[in-house]
Amino acid sequence: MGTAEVRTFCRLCTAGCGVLVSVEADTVMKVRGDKAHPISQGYTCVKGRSLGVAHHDPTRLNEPMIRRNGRLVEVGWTEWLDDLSGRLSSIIAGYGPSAVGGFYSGGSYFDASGHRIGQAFLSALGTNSVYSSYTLDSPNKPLVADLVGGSVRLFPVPDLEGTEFMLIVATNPVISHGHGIGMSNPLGRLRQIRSRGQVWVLDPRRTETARAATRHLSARPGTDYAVLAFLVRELLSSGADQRYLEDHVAGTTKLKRTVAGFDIDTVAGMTGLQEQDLLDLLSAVRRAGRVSIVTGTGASMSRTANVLEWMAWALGAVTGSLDRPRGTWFNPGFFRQNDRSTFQPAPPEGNVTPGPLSRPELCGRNNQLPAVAIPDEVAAGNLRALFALGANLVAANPQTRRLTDALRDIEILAVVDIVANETTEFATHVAPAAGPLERSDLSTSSEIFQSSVVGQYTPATVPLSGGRRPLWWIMAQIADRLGLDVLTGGLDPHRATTDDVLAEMAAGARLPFSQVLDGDGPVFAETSAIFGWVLGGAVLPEGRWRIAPPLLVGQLAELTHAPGPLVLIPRRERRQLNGFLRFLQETPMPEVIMHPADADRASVGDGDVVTIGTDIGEMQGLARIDADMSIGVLSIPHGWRAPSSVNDLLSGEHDIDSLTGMPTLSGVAVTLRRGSTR
Ligand SMILES: Nc1nc2c(c(=O)[nH]1)N[C@H]1C(S)=C(S)[C@@H](COP(=O)(O)OP(=O)(O)OC[C@H]3O[C@@H](n4cnc5c(=O)[nH]c(N)nc54)[C@H](O)[C@@H]3O)O[C@H]1N2
Ligand SMILES: Nc1nc2c(c(=O)[nH]1)N[C@H]1C(S)=C(S)[C@@H](COP(=O)(O)OP(=O)(O)OC[C@H]3O[C@@H](n4cnc5c(=O)[nH]c(N)nc54)[C@H](O)[C@@H]3O)O[C@H]1N2
Ligand code: SF4
Ligand SMILES: [Mo]
Repeated sequence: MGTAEVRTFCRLCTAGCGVLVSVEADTVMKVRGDKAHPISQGYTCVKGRSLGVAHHDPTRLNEPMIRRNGRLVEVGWTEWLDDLSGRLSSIIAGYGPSAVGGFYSGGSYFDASGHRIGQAFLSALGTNSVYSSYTLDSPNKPLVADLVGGSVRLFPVPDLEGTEFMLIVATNPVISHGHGIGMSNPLGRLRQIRSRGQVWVLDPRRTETARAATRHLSARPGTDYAVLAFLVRELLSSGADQRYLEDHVAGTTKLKRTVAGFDIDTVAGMTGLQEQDLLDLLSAVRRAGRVSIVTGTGASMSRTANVLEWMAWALGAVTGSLDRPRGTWFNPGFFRQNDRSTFQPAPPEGNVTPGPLSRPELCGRNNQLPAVAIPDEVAAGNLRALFALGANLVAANPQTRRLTDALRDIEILAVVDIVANETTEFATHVAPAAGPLERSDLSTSSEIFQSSVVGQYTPATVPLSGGRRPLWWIMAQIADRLGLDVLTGGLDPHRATTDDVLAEMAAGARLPFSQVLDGDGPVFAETSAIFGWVLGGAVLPEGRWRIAPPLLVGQLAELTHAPGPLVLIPRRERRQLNGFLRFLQETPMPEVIMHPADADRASVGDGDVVTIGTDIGEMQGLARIDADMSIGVLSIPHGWRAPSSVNDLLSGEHDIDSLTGMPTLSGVAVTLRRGSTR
């Protein structure tokens, strides 16, 4: 039997690198970078190269299972679907459709057909109980887009090809490959930008990205917004793009008043930065004129998430960089074509939708509820069945105990995943989904993060084995039994193929599906950024950015800073994808990176087991002492199992952002001690 090499693209993250998969019979022998792929040009990371190992991982799910007498037992698909739909029907009959909820996350997000039909299922059901990892990741981004630009569809991405000044705040693309941008070959990208300009990084740790940058500034966690407010203040008094402000911005005077207090003394005091650092940054921005700003999860997980994101947009506006070359652009998408669709600007408070009844202090936004409300909704009897669609709920949510108590109580937890993990341990129903190599797919989920207007199709690389089924099929079968229609174009849920579903999704694309199918790689509508469709079209509220939204002006006025002597901040693991691909790890516990001064104070040596605590709980890790870390800050990754899960320390009840329902996962006061037991 010969080896065939199949061309596909990696769908583990937004970078979408091209890969070549060697397959012998049904076995994946090797995964390597595809040099012919015009975007990634052969680049891959360790996660992408592990797709074959992940495919054959012994923890893969193979057959549908139902929990009986406390144990998950394998059943046939008909029995699984009949049992689940029967139970859902009686819950809906007794308590209404919102008693059935869904949580979609990383594992289903990149499954184009699965994501689409999963969403169609929840919407056909008419449930309000829609959750996703977005409210644990960066709800500040759609919030600010909604408040400032009037639409969550406006997602700023840096003009990577043109920028001469890139400001990277609280993101480490060299490891993560971008948050809200897809950055294949990040070191190569940063080198390219530095060859024509500068890259500055704001991060409490001198990260892998900071090491590749022109300058690194290490402000106290959660104070980055003050650095940006200082820049906005100074530019508004001299050096702003006045023409841009006059033509495209509403609220400049109010913005000016809001940032008036962020003078250099105040900001140096708040952030711990040297005045000279702030002045150097200001002159670099003035010299460059326009800026490309990228923000990441270090910011979106902090208490100041919303104002930081707002200040990033404000800096974009005063430098005339939004929707302009050398600044940021708005990728309209290849499949969705935002530039050719109608916009209805959100009201000044954004698209507020009904919130969780059990948490009246929180609201819904854009028809999603905050994930932190799940335990309360279960306890109140509002949520009785939950679908976890490619979501490791137990690893991802703060205050693990609160969540697992709820998952133990809930009537139905239907997990559609590809591996058994700490979440399937609580499931009543488990369905084995087709993995990334087992399904044909489209790049719909990552298209707006790309640096060009591009679409890609891939065929399945290996045949679907055992009892696994595509996610879309599973949801369409349940829908069919509940009398709901979730497929468009008259497709029959019993006969349609994944390609039929993808063809429906591609119906509104820039180029015909046949052209995408025949592409044998990415198909470009535009090979680089395109500008002007937002500023020039009927997109913005009254044609302008609302640069001083009252809700954010209000939040900024209320911010107080009481940093503990020691706080934790998040970090991504190179050899893990959140709670997935743990087999790649080389250490038995996560490394807790700390400054020598903090280690000394707690009598901790490099490599020691340490216990980190809050009033919620404790976790263990291995001390890694590193002078590249700020004093008073511990860098701790998430995605590990107990007793090393950082989410055992974090709260889902307190310190929740009132506008987005986002928990505070960065800048949280902790204690540190040596050893694992009291
Ligand atoms: N304290 C703390 N908490 C955090 C974070 C943090 O930094 N700190 N980060 C937050 C962020 S940004 C996020 S996005 C969330 C992540 O939350 P999740 O997205 O829930 O985390 P993952 O571990 O990526 O889970 C993906 C799940 O999808 C499954 N999966 C993988 N591939 C497939 C597939 O092809 N099909 C299906 N059906 N399933 C698949 C995996 O087995 C896994 O169970 O966690 C959040 N939680
Ligand atoms: N290898 C790998 N790649 C991933 C993932 C993974 O788990 N592993 N997860 C994927 C997912 S779901 C996401 S959302 C993205 C996230 O992508 P990123 O947002 O780039 O995530 P990180 O790499 O953790 O970078 C966050 C940075 O913020 C810094 N930071 C923390 N708090 C603060 C603060 O208050 N201020 C400042 N200025 N910096 C702060 C941290 O030190 C860290 O360097 O990555 C994706 N890519
Ligand atoms: S950077 Fe992202 S898309 Fe590229 S190989 Fe790694 S995980 Fe896959
Ligand atoms: Mo994320």
